[in-house]
Amino acid sequence: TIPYDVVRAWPKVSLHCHLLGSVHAATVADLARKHGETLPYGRSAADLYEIEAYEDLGAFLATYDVVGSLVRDVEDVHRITYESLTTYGSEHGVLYREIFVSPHPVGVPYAVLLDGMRAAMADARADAGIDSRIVVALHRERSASEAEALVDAVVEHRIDEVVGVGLDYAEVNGPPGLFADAFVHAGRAGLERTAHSESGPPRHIEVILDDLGCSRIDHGYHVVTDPRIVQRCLDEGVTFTCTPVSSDIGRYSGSGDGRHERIAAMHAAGLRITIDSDDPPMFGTDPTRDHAVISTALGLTTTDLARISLDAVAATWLDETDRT
Ligand code: ES4
Ligand code: ZN
Repeated sequence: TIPYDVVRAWPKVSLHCHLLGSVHAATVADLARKHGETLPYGRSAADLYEIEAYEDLGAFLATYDVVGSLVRDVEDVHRITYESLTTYGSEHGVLYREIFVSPHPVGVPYAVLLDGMRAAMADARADAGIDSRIVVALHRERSASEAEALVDAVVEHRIDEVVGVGLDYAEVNGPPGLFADAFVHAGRAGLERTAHSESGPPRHIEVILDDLGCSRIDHGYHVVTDPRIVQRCLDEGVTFTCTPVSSDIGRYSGSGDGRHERIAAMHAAGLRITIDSDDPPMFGTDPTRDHAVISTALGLTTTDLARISLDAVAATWLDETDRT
């Protein structure tokens, strides 16, 4: 096994970490105090992220929504973005991150969210050397017209930091095909695209590639049950952003076998995979731990890990010239 300090220092690229899922519990408690609110279900900072309380994806996302609702001004946005980029980024060797942000549950307008994130990203880059971009996630449990309205806002407030759009929240309540128009619109505006597919059938992967025009897939573990789609993804060089610890905990992922067999099968088939933490404090993980867990489970050598890291670099949405 690769020593933990080697894994920690390993230069990383982070392509699957949610801003609202990477807020320290203590920071959530501070925000609640600041805005005169209490944490839900009688919880405190100490038990806000009790994994046992995530009975299903809906229960997990309810906590995620609470975090979003407590972000109410530009300073809050700056604080959570800066803390996320340092604590779950630069401190774990992350050199570059594409931050998923879910604007729908956040208590500030999209333009304010962008201002706070952009300032914090510049500060984290100056202070800690981590470079970052933004991927705006459309909420699949809301309507297709809300998704289109958000794409309109992304286009209207276009800044260089925003490189693409994604699709998050519960797949069972929002199959990807519903969002084809929003994704096509985003594509026409020059935005890159990715979508979560963690619990859905392999057919969703085809819809995500064909109708949503995505170049990456978040999770996508069920691809391994369909050899034809595996072959297609090999041919097209599709990258799957895997999150070993979060997917192992989430009973809803269909991957909670403790052995990461689907990720192992994807890697063995030669598919491009990347490793990340999804919602680090909420799942008790961080980028080092995810890399260490998958290295141990799959028996990876440093050569294997280097392959994965290079695939992550290739899958970023940076311009060729920025990819140094
Ligand atoms: C999410 Cl579907 C899903 N899984 C984990 N974290 C999330 N944040 C938003 N949607
Ligand atoms: Zn995710």
